[in-house]
Amino acid sequence: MGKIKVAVLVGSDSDLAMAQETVKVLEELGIEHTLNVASAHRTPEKVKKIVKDSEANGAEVFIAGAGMSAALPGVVAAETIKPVIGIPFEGKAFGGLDALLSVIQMPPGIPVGSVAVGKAGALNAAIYAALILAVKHPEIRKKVEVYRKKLSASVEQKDKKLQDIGIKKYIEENRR
Ligand code: RP5
Repeated sequence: MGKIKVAVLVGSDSDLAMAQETVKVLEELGIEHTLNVASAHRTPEKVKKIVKDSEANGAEVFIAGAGMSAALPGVVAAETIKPVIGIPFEGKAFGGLDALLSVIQMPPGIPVGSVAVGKAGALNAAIYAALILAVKHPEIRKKVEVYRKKLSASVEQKDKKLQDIGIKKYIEENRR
């Protein structure tokens, strides 16, 4: 395994569709990373090993996503003193509130930084990891700046289109 900056873990293969949002952004920002499926409840020893191996491979930030009782981010945080970003995934009940509470309600001394539930959170976890890394790595800071500029440009473009064609046509076109 080559050197990495971010280790991403998810609790189940059923989380991979969401984890893809994280991976896409890490790739876009050129951040070396790994992605593993490892469960805090079903494979606790594997989680520990991944954290240790990832640290040995240079990981500076961990991203851990899980649904339901979502212990994974907290367990990763217990095994490392690197920052851990937790992504609460939506399960079949409670719209992800169960996972959100598990991720944010960490006991004093062992924090996990939680992002939003689901797809937006999965994307933001990668951005947030990049912001942490950008403090030390100027090349990542530059990539984040470019990302931000593209984001602003896309909003400007949307507003321009709205002014050009009006709300009715805009909504019709976006439906297709
Ligand atoms: C959690 O339980 C996983 O992160 C997943 O979101 C949820 C359900 O897991 P599966 O039964 O789909 O494997 O640990």
